[in-house]
Amino acid sequence: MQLEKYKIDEFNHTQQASHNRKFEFIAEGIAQVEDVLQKLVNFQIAIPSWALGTGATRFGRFAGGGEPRTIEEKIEDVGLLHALNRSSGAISLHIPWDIPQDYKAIKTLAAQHGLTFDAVNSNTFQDQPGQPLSYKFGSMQHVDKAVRQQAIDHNLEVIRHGVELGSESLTVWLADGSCFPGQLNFRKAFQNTLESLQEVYAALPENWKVYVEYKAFEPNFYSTTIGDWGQSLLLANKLGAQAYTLVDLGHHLPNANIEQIVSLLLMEGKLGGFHFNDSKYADDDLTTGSIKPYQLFLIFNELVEGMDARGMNHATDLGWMIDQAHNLKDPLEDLLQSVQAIMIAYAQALIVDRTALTEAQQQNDVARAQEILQDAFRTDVRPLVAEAQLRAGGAVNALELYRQLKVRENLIQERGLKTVSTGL
Ligand code: AOS
Ligand code: ZN
Ligand code: ZN
Ligand code: ZN
Repeated sequence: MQLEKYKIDEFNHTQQASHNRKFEFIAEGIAQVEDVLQKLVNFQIAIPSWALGTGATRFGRFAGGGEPRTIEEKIEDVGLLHALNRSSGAISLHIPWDIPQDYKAIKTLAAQHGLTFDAVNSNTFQDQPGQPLSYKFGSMQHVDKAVRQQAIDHNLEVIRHGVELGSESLTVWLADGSCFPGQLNFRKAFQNTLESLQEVYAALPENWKVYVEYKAFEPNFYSTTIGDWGQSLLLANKLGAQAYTLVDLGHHLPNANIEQIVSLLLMEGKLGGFHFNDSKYADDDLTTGSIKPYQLFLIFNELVEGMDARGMNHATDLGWMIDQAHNLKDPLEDLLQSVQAIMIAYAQALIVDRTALTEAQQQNDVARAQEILQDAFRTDVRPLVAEAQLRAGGAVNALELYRQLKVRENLIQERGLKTVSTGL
């Protein structure tokens, strides 16, 4: 489906007067509003190729129709999102769910949509058809060196695909662990994992990063070999300067203080990137910001503070990505909502009065410190985000326009009702 720019302009025109009123109202109260807007314009969130189709639970999958069937259609879908909000300028591929064949054509298509290739993801948590050895008992941790080698080789192949596409990072998430006490020798599993990762690390191009993702549990329910940020950081430190920890918001034990984890990882220079999502109980299945928006804001508050303290570029020095999959909403609507939630949390973090907060902290003025944060969180920054997206050439309200243009209906007409794309 083609989304012509004039349709966006026409829509914006109908919204302009009401937008201007709201924007001027909020802009008045914000110091350095132009600076904030520019940061919002620059900020880009990568879209995972596997979130473009309806996710499955282990009990069933209810496809919504018009879902992308090929890598080209996935790029087109992310292109649609990016045209609407100008904040989704990258796609993250998962190998072998996505197998790029004609690199040149794929790169050209992505460039036409203004997209770059974010981290490439390896998959050693499923057995693929024709694969000689099984990952049933793990991949990089496996007791059998031949299985570990197969996992290493797969990661090397993923890097090769990424290099061809101009990606500059590899995300490794391992499902490795155990379901019952006694099943695994923790130390040996960790050492095997480290040695396997070292071989992958040795093959990283100089300008690449490797992100080590952790997850508390699932699919393993007794132990996960990279189960928390301590284990991930340990690996990243042992691997070297190109290795970083990746924080997936849904991968913590209940009530973990993720913002504190983020702050310390940043301090150590070892925070590599994010998988944004939300959850009520566990894992990564709900729309970012749909359950715990205050937590999302507090995380961004630490990100902005910590990145500024280290002189980092908000837009480019971390890998920002969404990782979620659920089974009720139109995936594109869900992604528009997620990007919006991230932009809102970021904007709120940008308007925190940092000088006042530092002062309050120095004076142990607890109530004042809390007020300063909540003041930013309770500000309706949506007109700020809309203004940034307008200036970048997007729609003043991406989701609204998506519905008006009947994008999903168009995609169903183009691709059919029974479409399946891969994902978890
Ligand atoms: C799995 O829970 C992780 O979040 C990984 O990032 C995984 O590769 C991704 O979710 C695709 O399944
Ligand atoms: Zn993830
Ligand atoms: Zn996950
Ligand atoms: Zn999941």
